[in-house]
Amino acid sequence: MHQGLQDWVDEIAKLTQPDEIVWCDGSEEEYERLINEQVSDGDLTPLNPDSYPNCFLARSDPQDVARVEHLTFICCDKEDDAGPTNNWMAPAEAEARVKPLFEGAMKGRKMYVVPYIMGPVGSDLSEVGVEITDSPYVAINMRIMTRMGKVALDRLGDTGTFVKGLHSLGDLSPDRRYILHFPQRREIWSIGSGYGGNALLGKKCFALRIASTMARDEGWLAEHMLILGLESPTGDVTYVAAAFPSACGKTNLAMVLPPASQKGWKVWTVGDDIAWMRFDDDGQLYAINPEHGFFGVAPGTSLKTNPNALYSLQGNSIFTNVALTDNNEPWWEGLSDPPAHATDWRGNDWTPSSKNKAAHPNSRFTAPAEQCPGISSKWEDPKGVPISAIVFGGRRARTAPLVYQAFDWDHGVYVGASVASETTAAQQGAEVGVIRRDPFAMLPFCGYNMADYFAHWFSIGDRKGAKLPKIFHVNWFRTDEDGKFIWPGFGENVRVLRWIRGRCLDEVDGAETPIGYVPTQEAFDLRGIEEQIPAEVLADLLEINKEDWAPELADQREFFEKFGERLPAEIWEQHAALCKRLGL
Ligand code: O2Y
Ligand code: MN
Repeated sequence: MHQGLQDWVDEIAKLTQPDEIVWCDGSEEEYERLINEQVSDGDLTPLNPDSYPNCFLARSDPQDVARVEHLTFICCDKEDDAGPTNNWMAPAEAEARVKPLFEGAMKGRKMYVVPYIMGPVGSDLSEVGVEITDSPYVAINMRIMTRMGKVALDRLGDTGTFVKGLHSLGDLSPDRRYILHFPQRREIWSIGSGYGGNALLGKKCFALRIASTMARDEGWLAEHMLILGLESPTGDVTYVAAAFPSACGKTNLAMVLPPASQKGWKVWTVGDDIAWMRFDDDGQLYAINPEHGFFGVAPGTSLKTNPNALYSLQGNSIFTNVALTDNNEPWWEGLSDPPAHATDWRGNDWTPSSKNKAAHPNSRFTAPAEQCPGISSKWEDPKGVPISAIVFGGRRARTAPLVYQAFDWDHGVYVGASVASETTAAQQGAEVGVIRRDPFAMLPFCGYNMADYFAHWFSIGDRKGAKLPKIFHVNWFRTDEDGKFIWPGFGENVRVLRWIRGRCLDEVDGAETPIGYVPTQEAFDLRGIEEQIPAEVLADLLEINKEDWAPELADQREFFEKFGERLPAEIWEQHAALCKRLGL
């Protein structure tokens, strides 16, 4: 037994006073028992055993349906170390203001001790965490999303290090909801929410906010990136890591199915949300997916948009805040034609004429990654997969072309730092079409000052002997004068991945433009979509307009100025160089 873990569990039990302590072993029997208890308590509804075997529906508190960025804090000693894009709370203030909320918080409840590994068992790139929670829903979700239980205790041994995560539902009041991160002591406290990223502490809290600080200190990268492998008809596989702000189709790209026109090409999913990447002794960058499941947004997921996601969730999955059909199947907007009657995510009767949505827009499925038909044979490889390309993206009606390649590493870091995306109607509380800057898609997830994060990325470029991946930017969302998307997207995005692969292998041409290299007409395969995308439309998709870039560069300047003196000089050098190349 690990004395440090035992001592911490004792300390937390004393603080929170649970009725019982349950050490989770991760076994099938335990999972079944936790499910059955929640079914008996009415907290889980079994779904149709014929069409959704071993699947369950959970409904969260209606006021607890998404991550809460305004209640998420980095608790380091100096405010400047959290930076201007994070909320900061002094550790002493956390002790005084938040710790008391945990006092007696688990009275009348069970306390689950959930040991877990982020990353494949046996990988040097993996890390151990332990979450203490009073939510059995969290425990069962953690079993899908991580390697949970005995396997983690075995890895921890008597003396291993682990990230501490303390979670309590508290009274679920948004007024007493806090998600705190202590990067220096690698600890997380979460109270007042039972939902997703706020409560499944292995995901955003550990694998991104805490891990990003570990990565900075130890010379690796913890990123909000999908990982995929593009296999050519001759069988070679090129691995790509890609970062997109929310509502850009990240999970769809991670699981994309090449259309019939892309005969012989395959895409393999390694991960859909998070990548941990490290250079090996030969200077090759390797990536693992620290997660073990998908926590995907349900609305909009369909056989048309993402068949592999649908196949992944057909069994052994948990659905949160989706609607329930009269046939006991989950349903959400975009899945299929609306049922004549359903029970909505709050448990109320729903018909297509109801004014409210049937499923909450942020409703989720938690599904085992191994159930994805396109899961890569290497997704659990302890070494990870070798990364050839890093891709950034955003939703931009204008400005960014369909795809471009950065000139070199430093330019690529600047491209990542200047990622921005336009809000959609599906995003709550946002005016549609507003540009939000989201560097590296990490703005809500970086555990330290983002100026230092940019510096960390630049420093990677100085690494001796590093075989640096090539860096790209994509934009599937360019629109015409009528506001219609020009590029068909979805499976056709494989054509863009093919150009990226070709550039990594030095097999295809790029034309130099002020912002980077774009595909030449000859280097981009339009066979099968020539009617929809004739050569002149491809030219439009790749066009760089000075009039669009002038306000873009001004917006970037305003954003970067927030970081003051701490911003690496390279960002301003790259900004100035781009202005010059554009003649602005
Ligand atoms: O709303 C939540 O609590 C979950 S947020 C989330 C979940 C899965 C993958 N990505 C995200 C995200 O916000 O990036
Ligand atoms: Mn995400």
